[in-house]
Amino acid sequence: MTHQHRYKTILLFGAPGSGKGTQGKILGAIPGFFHSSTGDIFRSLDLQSPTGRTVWEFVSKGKLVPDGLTINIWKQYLQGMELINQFHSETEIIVLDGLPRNVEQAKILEDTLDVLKVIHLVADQAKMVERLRRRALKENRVDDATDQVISRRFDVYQKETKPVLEYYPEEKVVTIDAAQSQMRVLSEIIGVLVPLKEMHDGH
Ligand code: B4P
Repeated sequence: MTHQHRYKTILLFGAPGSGKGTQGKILGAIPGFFHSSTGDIFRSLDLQSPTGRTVWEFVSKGKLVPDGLTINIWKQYLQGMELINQFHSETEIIVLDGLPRNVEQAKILEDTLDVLKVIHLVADQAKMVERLRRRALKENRVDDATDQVISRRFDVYQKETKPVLEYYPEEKVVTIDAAQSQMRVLSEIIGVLVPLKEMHDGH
């Protein structure tokens, strides 16, 4: 991919339980946006395959999946979506949820992504832990299974993921209070995206 053909992208950024997936799914239903979540892609892998098993080893411990593997899987997924006409790179903006998750991934993706905005979802850690515990009961996710795994994920977020915020220019980062109701958070994100989308479409 040449530098001129980078994917137009909005990053959904925040700690585990901050609402990235929740908001991303809704935003992806709006015409002109395409939601892509590395967490969802990983969870959809076949556990019988070598790749699926390797990914599971990391996710179930609350660790990050290695960078090269993460980016390869994501790129293959995106190409597949383009091939079956689910994603139209010329016209759609990607709502990217869970990627990049460390500075190295951000650097690797520099030639692939044209980051228009970084939506930083911020909430109190206790609140996010409470949400993950509730989700664990409903969805049976391995990465929410125990308090120990959840706590590891917050450590990883602080040490590896949070520095990504400094990688992008300050004016691109918008902070949103993610402790509000889902609709209120959505409404604030939409407020950021509307002018951006209109500019992209030439309105
Ligand atoms: P993810 O799938 O990204 O998991 P997450 O951080 O917990 O966020 P998610 O988006 O699912 O949850 P949300 O806050 O929306 O990652 C899973 C694992 O995959 C990682 O730990 C890692 O191992 C691996 N991984 C992913 N990307 C990677 C990468 N790039 N590199 C390496 N490894 C990678 O929702 C949480 C709960 O809160 C839900 O139950 C929801 O209903 C609730 N909620 C959301 N918003 C709310 C609100 N406003 N009010 C009340 N409840 C709310």
